[in-house]
Amino acid sequence: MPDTALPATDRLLDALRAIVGASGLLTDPADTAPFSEDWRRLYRGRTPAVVRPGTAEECAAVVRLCAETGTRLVPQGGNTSMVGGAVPAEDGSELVLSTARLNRIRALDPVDMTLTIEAGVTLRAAQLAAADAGCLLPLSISSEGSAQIGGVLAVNAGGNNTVRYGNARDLVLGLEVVLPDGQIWNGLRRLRKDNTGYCLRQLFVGAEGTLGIITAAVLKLVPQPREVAVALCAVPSPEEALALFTRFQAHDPAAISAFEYMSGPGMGFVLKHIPGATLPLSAPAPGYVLVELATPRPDAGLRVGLETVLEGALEAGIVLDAAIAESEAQRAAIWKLREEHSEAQKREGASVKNDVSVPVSKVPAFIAEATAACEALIPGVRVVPFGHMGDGNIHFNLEQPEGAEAAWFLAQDHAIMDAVNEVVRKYDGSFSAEHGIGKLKPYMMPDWRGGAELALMQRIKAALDPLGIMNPGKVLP
Ligand code: 2HG
Ligand code: ZN
Repeated sequence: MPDTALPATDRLLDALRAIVGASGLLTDPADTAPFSEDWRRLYRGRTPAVVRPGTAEECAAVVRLCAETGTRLVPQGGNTSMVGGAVPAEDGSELVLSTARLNRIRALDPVDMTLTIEAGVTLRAAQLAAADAGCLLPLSISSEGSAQIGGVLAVNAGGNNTVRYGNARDLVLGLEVVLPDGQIWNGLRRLRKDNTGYCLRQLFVGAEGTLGIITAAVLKLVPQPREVAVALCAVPSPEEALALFTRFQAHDPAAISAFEYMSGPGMGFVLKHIPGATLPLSAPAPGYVLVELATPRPDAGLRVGLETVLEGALEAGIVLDAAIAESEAQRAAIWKLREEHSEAQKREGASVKNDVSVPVSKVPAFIAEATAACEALIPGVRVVPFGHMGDGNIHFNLEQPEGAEAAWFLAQDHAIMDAVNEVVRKYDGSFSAEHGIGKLKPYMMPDWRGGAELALMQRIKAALDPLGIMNPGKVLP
């Protein structure tokens, strides 16, 4: 592994230009700046160039050149990482390889129920393509308007529908990957059964670009729902939110497509900062649940089921108040209250994120104990947990105390994460549920995944990327 990266010489830049064309290479600092920092502006790197291949072959030629010259590169999709996973190093030694121009939908088969798609297509564009064919791509995340399929798969994104359909990993049938030596592995099979040795595609899903660059994928589709019902519920606490979840599960577990929890203060930030956001309930509450039911079956009577469960929960005091969406516009307005949580927290000030998971049954205890731990650590800190309660993934986010210095607060991120992770560990949870490891969490890997597991990961990395040129400094310590 070269221990010092080669600077990007004019010769290297000329050779890259020869591969991707003049418009495929950005070198002006004004053009490369947006690719050099993450959307929260927590990680600022520098890069001599952003390379934008238009085909998998161009991408392969770029990687081959990087392998020949020992040049390190950082694959980047929509740059929506929560953990700095797509930001180049500060020393300016790494190229950014943007997948944005790999943006073709190659095929959609409504009988096979598969979508073959390139890495740079945004998740929203992929969802719309599926919908046009009467299908559903059952993956939904807050950043879906900008997040690109390649990045979504590279981090094994989870999102709002994991409770029903699993994570990105569960939707991948095939992949096309540019390997660190510049070969293209064409594994774009669209088979439901294919037992042929090691499952290589799953190696690249979740590897965050450290083992290769995903250039295209075959994704599984499901039938489009014929009926969707959405409600926003006010709840007294996370305990009651969980009790509501078990009531929906008892009623019709197959109907739940999302079950999201939000804290009262977190919702307060959304109402304060997001233009047009209004609460469709009589009063603010200590917590909220967004529940979505969906079914492809005709005449499933979802709406009646939703009302039945909510009436019982209201009578039992589990739910304080509820609003059921009566139109597509109301459904979107309720979802917006949930989806804008990250943006609202960003506008409120500095925040420290903990993307963690525990068994679903332990979510209320986890929230209570992690809240107590953080409040003891930083008096005045504002605890704003929210997220995918139905699958046990809580974004246990902390907002700086009012009036505090952002830099002072952010300097305590490790202490905060350690305090939260202690509670996560108590409940056999994970320190990284859906956002990945990126640049933020490699230091946690020895503690959580040490021994044989981390050693195996390091051997895989060394075998596939012996020069260490693929997304250095991410995932592995
Ligand atoms: C979400 O669920 C995203 O909205 C972002 O995973 C979570 O901002 C966060 O911490
Ligand atoms: Zn999330």
